[in-house]
Amino acid sequence: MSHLNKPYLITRSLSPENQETPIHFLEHFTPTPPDYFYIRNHFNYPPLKEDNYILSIKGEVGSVSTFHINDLIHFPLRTVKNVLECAGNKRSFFSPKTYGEQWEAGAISQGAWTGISLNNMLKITGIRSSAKEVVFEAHDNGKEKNKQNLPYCRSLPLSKALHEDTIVALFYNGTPIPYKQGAPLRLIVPHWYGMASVKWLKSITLINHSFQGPYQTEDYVYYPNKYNDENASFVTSMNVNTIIQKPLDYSTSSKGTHCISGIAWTGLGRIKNVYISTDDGQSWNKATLHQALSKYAFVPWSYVWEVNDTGEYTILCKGEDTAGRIQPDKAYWNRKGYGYNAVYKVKVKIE
Ligand SMILES: Nc1nc2c(c(=O)[nH]1)N[C@H]1C(S)=C(S)[C@@H](COP(=O)(O)O)O[C@H]1N2
Ligand SMILES: [Mo]
Repeated sequence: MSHLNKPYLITRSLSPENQETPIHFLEHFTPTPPDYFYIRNHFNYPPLKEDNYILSIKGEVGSVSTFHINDLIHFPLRTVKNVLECAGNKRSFFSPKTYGEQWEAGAISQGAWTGISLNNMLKITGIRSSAKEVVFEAHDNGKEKNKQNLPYCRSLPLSKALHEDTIVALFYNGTPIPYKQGAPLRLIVPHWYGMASVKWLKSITLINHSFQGPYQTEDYVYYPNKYNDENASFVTSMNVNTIIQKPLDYSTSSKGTHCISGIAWTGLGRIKNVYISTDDGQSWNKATLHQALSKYAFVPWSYVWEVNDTGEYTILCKGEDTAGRIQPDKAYWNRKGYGYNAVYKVKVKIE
């Protein structure tokens, strides 16, 4: 990417800081540069002293342990290259609209994170047979929920916590994690929506019950009804999803050959196909899929479009994953506006 014509983040709020990546203007054959990584915070940034940083692992473990950051770099390191998408990404496209940050399509990025499999750390502490979930507490806190000052805190079921690609990351793109991205230690949970990847990690606690924090049981829950909590379910892995990067919505162009391009991603299995329609859904064709950075990364795709007539065109795209999921015509509406993944649409005028 040329830094002469530099894109910018798209500001949604400043305190706490919430910004979208300029997703339509980035290449996706590399990890997102930190300056362009989307930013999603519940609170203001925590004050941290990086020297003397420790991480404790406690609760339902064989022995409570404290790891100094300088000890951690001697563990076997693992790199995970994955999409991180906020569960509220594309929220502004819901109809009827829902409350919350009105993200368009840029609450998403992909990184290359290097750290230690949590699994390896838990081999040292041991896991009691009573352990059911693993709770990750962060250094940032505030009064967003309830009356008390609460830290950002989330849990994972033991099975996901023990997956070898669930890592406590120390490095981003080969250098220490930048402060805004969660320095010095950040949990990375590939395939799950971003809320699981806890920044500024402070402690890890194994528990023998279901964690009840507000970011677990109030937020990041799909509520399909507007006025009651019936049929609620937890937000976990990402839905199959795509965007068209080129052409831009409501752009004008001329007759001839055009390259329609974009990215696809999923939180279950891999991307299998991307389908394009240039006639508002009457006919569909397969796009060409390009090499992704890894099995958890964006899949860039492209489609050559020959257009010989002037007029207005509606271009649609939808992804399909190996779990058998395909983007729906209409997204699953839920009160808090999570997981939007309806067929992506742009309109263009050929003059
Ligand atoms: N400590 C902490 N971790 C957090 C959050 C937070 O507010 N505090 N936000 C979560 C949410 S909702 C998302 S989408 C991602 C955003 O990560 P990013 O700011 O690096 O893009 O971090 C997650 N981890
Ligand atoms: Mo998020």
